[in-house]
Amino acid sequence: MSKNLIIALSKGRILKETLPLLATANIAPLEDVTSSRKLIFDTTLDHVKIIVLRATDVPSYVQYGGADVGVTGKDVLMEHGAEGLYEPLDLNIARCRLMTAAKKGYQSPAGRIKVATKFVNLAKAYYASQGIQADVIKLYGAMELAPILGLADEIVDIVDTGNTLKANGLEARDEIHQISTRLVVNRASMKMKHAEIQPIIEQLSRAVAQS
Ligand code: PRT
Ligand code: MG
Repeated sequence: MSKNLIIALSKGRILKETLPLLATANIAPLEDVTSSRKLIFDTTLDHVKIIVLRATDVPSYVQYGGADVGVTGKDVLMEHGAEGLYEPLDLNIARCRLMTAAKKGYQSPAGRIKVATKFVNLAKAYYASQGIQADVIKLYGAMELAPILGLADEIVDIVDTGNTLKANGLEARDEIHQISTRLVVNRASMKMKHAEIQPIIEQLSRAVAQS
C-alpha cells in the first residue's frame, strides 16, 4: 500500500509548465485544474492528490506538512526563508531574474533611497549588501507604478523579457538573483514517505534533463 501524498502546485504561470513534467511521472489531475473551482484534485495515481495554491503559500504548506511536496519559484522560496524544506530539484521552468529597476535615466539619491517591492526581505538583504540604506515599501502588485508616481526611487521585481519595465518607462539596473522553479519536499515526508517521493524526484529529474 502506498502512503498518501499531497503535491502543492503554484497557480499562475508556473502551473502550465509544471503539469507536463508531472505527467512524465504518471501524475495527471483527473480534471482541468485551471478551470475548476476545486482546490484539491484526485490524480491518475490513487494515492496522490494535487492542491493548487498561490505560489507564495506553497512554502508554508510544505513546511508545516499540509502538503508533502511543492512546486514554486526560487524567488518565493528565498523571500519566505523556506526553513525545514528540502529542495532536491531545479525544474528549470519559468526562468527569470530578480532585479532592481528605476525610471529610465533616473539617478537615485546618494543617501537613503525608497524601494517598492513585494520581495521585502530580499530587497532589504540586497541593499544592505551594497551598503545602501533603503526604506522598503511593501506592495502586492503593479510595482512599476511606484517610481512613476514618486512612491519609490527604485523597485525590486521579477524581469523576464523586460517588456513590462519598458512599457512603463523604466529600466532594469542590477541583477539580484537568477530565478527558476524548484521542487520542495517536507523534511518529515522525505523520511516517512521516501518510497513514494523518491521515484517522483527521479522521474522529474529525467524529464528536466531531457527538456
Ligand atoms: O498573481 P501573483 O501576485 O501571485 O503573482 P504573479 O502574477 O506576479 O506571478 P505568477 O503567479 O503568474 O507566477 C509567479 C512565479 O513565476 C514567480 O514567483 C516567478 O518564479 C515566475 N516568473 C517567471 C515570473 C515571471 N517569469 C514574470 N515575468 N513571475 C512574474 N513575472 C512578471 C513580473 O512580476 C512582471 O510584472 O511579469 C512581468 C515581467 O515580465 P517581462 O517579460 O515583461 O519582463
Ligand atoms: Mg498572477
